[in-house]
Amino acid sequence: MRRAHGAPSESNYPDLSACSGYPQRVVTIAIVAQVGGGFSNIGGGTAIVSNSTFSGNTAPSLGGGINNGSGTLTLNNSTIYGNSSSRVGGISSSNLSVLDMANNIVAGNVGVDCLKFGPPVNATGPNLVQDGSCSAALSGDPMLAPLADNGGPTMTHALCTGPGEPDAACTGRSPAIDAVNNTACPDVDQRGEPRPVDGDGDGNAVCDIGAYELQVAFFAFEGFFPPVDNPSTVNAAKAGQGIPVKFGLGGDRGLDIFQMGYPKAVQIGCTDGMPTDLVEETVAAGGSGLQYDPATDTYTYVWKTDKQWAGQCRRLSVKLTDGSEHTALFQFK
Ligand SMILES: [Ca+2]
Ligand SMILES: [Ca+2]
Repeated sequence: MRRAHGAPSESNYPDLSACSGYPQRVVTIAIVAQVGGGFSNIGGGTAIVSNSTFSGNTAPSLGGGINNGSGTLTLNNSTIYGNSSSRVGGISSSNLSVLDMANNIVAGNVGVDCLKFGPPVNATGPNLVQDGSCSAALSGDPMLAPLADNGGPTMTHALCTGPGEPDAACTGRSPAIDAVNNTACPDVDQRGEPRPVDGDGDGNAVCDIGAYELQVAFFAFEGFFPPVDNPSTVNAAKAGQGIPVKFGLGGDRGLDIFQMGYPKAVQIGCTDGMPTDLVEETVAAGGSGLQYDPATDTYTYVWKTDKQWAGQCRRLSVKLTDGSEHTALFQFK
């Protein structure tokens, strides 16, 4: 394994030619070279690169991040971000080359993100390429945080989980998180953190695209407590009453547990014959917000309903800051 860090230098890219046949984990940052700023595979070499980050490298015309000359390059679970050249900022691969790609992020590069001359890219798994080049399965902004020490021996671009999280530069949630139904990835990420991790709380552990796998410590949601029943039961309630929505998260997680805009209620169609269950308890509605009772390990949120909802059905959605969403169904009288 070779790594190159730190100060820009001329033609100081890692030479992986002696390592053919083994997955290499490399990080190249801010390197300037004539061709292949971060990494160049030439002379008929075979290179396998996995769990690697190429960030901020520069070459004059081709392959600011990676140049694949006349060789065979297998590139998996890597992030090629923020590199530049006048023509192809991310990955350039010649007409004499073979380029196999799976689970890579290629984005934020100056010049096109990826260009394969001659035979097309062999996309052996989904790739997120911002400008849609190189047979991308996904395109658009991958929402990456700036290069930083996120644990492990080398720096990485973390996946943004929302505005300002985990970095102030983040503007939204990365589409690379549990991006596609894909479990084919190394069992660790670039940092050595386990893969795949369920990044969206839907119960399915799916690989994130790129070199970084989001690690999530999910709240241990224990379901809604009485008086609210969990789906598929439909709670019967009187429109206008305040409904105490109670639940547990396996301990005191603080009061900053709701995602912005939640809890919210969405009107849904009422179907004849749906099971109903009376909400047995009501409390005075109004502004009580969220409370946590350590004695019973219970969160309580008083949901103020509207009199005008009489005759309607609604689905209450509680989305938590771990990305998980929990719902309860109501029919109003
Ligand atoms: Ca994941
Ligand atoms: Ca998932």
